[in-house]
Amino acid sequence: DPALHLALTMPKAELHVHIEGTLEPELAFALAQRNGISLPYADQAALAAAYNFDSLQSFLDLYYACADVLRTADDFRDLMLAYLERAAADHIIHTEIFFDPQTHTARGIPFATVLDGLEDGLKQGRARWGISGRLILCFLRHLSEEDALATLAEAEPHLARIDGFGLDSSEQGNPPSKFQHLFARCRALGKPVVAHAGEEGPPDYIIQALDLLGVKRIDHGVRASEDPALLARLAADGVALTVCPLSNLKLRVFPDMHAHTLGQLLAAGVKVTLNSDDPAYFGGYLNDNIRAVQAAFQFDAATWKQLAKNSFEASFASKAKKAGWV
Ligand code: ES4
Ligand code: ZN
Repeated sequence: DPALHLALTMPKAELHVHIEGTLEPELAFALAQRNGISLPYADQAALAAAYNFDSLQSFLDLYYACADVLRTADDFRDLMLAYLERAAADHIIHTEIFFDPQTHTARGIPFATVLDGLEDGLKQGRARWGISGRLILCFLRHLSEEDALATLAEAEPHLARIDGFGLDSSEQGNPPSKFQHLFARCRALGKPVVAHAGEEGPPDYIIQALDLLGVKRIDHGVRASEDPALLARLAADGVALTVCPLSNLKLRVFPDMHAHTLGQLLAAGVKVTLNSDDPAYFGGYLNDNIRAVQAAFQFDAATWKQLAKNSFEASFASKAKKAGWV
């Protein structure tokens, strides 16, 4: 399939990947050993066998448990390098990476330890593979707005190293409206903001993210297809959706790839991008997502070129950088 070959080998940007979600079982056990701690699983195979999710929450419970092996700046650096190596192999030349500081500071890991390690990994990854990486600080929506505001205060001395803010974790019952003050502050700092919305939550959460949080793009947004007026608005305003197909299958947002709304979103003219989300947990990295999408949808070369172009246009890189890419 020449269109698939093109899609796999084209230069691409990834805009939706959680660094904690790139923790492969092998590295999780290596870090546990290095830090003298034990995971509640006998071995890598037992851990991998637990990756059998029936909802976002069932995944998050395991994802937060595994993050406990991340203790030192070296751990965060090694995690970042392992992801960047895989990303470069998939012809990703630019990646905007989420990190969840509250998952770590709540365990007593200093904010600066997390950031120093991730930064070191980005620097080494750029030198080794020529890949450019940005960091997006994500707030955990199952926690309070006060907790997020305290995290923002911790982040403020490091703003030069933070390229945007996002919102993730348990969506249902934690609407964007819960974080209006927080996001107003983030925007006042001059940084772009994004939010997970319309993954498990209703289309109204996408509308709230746009109207109440002022987001520049929507993470997931796949339930926009349920609201024709919203679809038209996203298309008219050029709002990008960072769609993560294997994630959606693994978390049972859709029963199979044929039921995924990706085709409807593209047909409506929405600026769709493809991404891996939590590749260690969901069955693969970006090119694995591309293979799975192509097996179900058989897109032509022009569609794959459009998806790659969208990934650069929707990125937060400078205009000059984007001009060189698209
Ligand atoms: C996430 Cl797939 C997904 N959704 C919401 N929050 C998350 N954090 C990490 N992966
Ligand atoms: Zn995500």
